[in-house]
Amino acid sequence: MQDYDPKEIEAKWQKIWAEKGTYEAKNDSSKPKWYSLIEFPYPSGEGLHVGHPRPYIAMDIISRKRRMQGYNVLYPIGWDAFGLQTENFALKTHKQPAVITKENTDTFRRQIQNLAISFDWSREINTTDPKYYKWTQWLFLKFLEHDLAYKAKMNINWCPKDKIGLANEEVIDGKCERCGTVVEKREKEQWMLRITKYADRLDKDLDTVDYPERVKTQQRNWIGRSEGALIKFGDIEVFTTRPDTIFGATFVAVAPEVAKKLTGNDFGIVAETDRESKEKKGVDTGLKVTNPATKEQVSVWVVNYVSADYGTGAIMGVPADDERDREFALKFNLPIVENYTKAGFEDFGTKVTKFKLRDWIFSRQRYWGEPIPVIHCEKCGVVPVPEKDLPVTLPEVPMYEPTDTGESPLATIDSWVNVECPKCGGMGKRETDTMPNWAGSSWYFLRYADPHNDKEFASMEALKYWMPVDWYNGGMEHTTLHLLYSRFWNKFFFDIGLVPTSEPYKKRTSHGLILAEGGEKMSKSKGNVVNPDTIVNMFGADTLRVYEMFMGPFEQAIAWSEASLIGPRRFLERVWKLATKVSETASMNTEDERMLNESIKKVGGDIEVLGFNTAVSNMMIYSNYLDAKDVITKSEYENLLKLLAPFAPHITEELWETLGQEGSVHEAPWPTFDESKLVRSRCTLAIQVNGRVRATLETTANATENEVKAAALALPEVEKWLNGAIPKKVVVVLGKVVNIVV
Ligand code: ANZ
Ligand code: ZN
Repeated sequence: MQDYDPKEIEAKWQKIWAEKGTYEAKNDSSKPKWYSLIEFPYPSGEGLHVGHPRPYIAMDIISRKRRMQGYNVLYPIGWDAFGLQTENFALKTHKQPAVITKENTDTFRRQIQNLAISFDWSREINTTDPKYYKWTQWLFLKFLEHDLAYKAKMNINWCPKDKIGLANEEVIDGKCERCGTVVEKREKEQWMLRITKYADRLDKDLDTVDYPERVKTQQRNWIGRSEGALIKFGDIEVFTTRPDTIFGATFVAVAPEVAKKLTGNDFGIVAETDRESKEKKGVDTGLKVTNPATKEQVSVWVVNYVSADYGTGAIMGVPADDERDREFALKFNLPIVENYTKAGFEDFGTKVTKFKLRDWIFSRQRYWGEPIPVIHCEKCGVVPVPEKDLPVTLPEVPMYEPTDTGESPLATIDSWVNVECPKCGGMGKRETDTMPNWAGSSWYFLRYADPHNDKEFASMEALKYWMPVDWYNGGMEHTTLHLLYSRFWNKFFFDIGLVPTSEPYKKRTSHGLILAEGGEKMSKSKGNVVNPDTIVNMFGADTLRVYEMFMGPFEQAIAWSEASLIGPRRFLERVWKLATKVSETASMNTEDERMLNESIKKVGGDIEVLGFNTAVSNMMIYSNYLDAKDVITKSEYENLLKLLAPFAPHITEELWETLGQEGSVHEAPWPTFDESKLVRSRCTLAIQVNGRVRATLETTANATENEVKAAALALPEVEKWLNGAIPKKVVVVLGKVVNIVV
């Protein structure tokens, strides 16, 4: 037999699978369906690094196993390709972003295909393709039609470096998530999506899906459901979750914006976004209102720790029971009433539910995004672009630098901006804002069901067949962004009859990051990025795949270690050589049968709970077991190959062929195990006398305590120690040990 040469066999099989369309999903199949999903990548100029494929390989293993289990599997891939990085690179190099995107996706595709992830490439999508974003625009118009999209003057987070407005989710500790520059506030007209209308259901329906608890908790905290009461202190209505503390309320505190509305004055106080950490600041507005419980006059303060956009923007200050109020009262010498009567929760107040979630700022003043498909007409106002005129494509122009005024670069392209109003035929102007890069990814999982449809965003028939996604794996960093946004879009589409299910994803899991050697995050600037091409060249794709699954628990972050690749490589070489041991005359004894059945049970079970590392170690143990024998049966080898096929698709396919099997190992049925073969039929017990092992005893596995005891005492080695005496105590641990005390 030839030596294992991954270079040769990997290229060979990739070609064959592609020609045969082995991994293409069928929209018309009598098999049960299975939909696996990974978060489609942003094709950056840096190419793929070894961290990217970790989730792809994991979901590939699930998908391949499901195919072997008889499912019609959809495992699609595409490109989330709008975004700042490409746009900035285009500006620097004077290339078209579309050209750069094409180059980048070509690289990503080649790199991914080298790893034999079983994606259905016939369904590849690209969010920047006008054929795709036509439907993103069409869906936006649905939001508009149903009053879920609107324009509002907003104080937005503005990154002065990137010259872009940021969503709250993109501001981390007051800084731009992308570049770390301190974010400024700017007032701008923005398109908004009314996600708050869905806050209640986005929260409640988490009960109906299978997500990790940490993901549910993060979403719940982000949505921030709060049950409380509205109570009137004169003209000022406060929101409180503790109406029972009203007798201890000694002042009222309002947000700066609220104070301005009440008095017309600006007090020079700025609200802090972070509620807890900052130093308390405040000014007495001079207003007095009555506490409805104590009937006492209390002063109204404008403070920095109450935000205008939560509750009513006004609170009752209860220094005795609220830490923030206590700190404030101490600093400004406001009364503190320590002992007061607690009111009943119901005594004051209309009960209300408030959410922390804010409406979603859905516009960017940049070039490389989906143009928002509306036309502004002096006579008709905001007019949606008629469906027949979609897509509104981006103009191909040499210049689209972001403007310092915060206006979109599209605004400077007159030939594109000036159009006829579709309603009255008068002069109109195109909306020049583009959508944020979350738009395309908010519905891409729907498009995969029917990616070439040019009549609809996806047909209901295809959606009914494929939706919901059965298993979606993605990063924890997307929990409060993409995962929440896409659930919102899907729910709205469900409400207007466009999709068949209210939740898009049945099950969600999250992977840990792969870090560079030494434990730092991989990044181009640190020069520690590992390119999978290098690893494939050195070890082969199968070794890379097995290593990434074996390196540690899938849900935990783990550092790359090139030295450790040799273990998985040796394992595959061992599996390769085992082929020479297969013999027609070999047979299995009961222990061989137990090992085989146990391996099938463990590997299959581990895969289902993301235990890929233990699944690999089980296969290593099993291959060592087989290797220790002189000959093995065809069935033993065949089953090992089937178990390994989802992890190492090339080598197993090659060996499957060598073995003379029909068809592809990837279409062979997944092995099943026989529960009755799992029990060890015999077991060996250690026999101790006064705590020291003096003999061993073999019994049947189901021997009773009395049988074991009698057999142990009858052993000649034990009789010698007893010397005719009756033992003081005999302790039997079935299947393990008998301890005799003399
Ligand atoms: C009186 C009180 C007494 C309160 C007490 C708390 C404890 P969550 O759970 O986050 O909803 N609050 C209300 N609106 C606010 C705003 N716009 N900015 C800052 N704080 C605001 O918190 C609700 C509580 O946070 C409310 O209940 C209110 O303070 C404060 F022992 O009222 B409480
Ligand atoms: Zn008009």
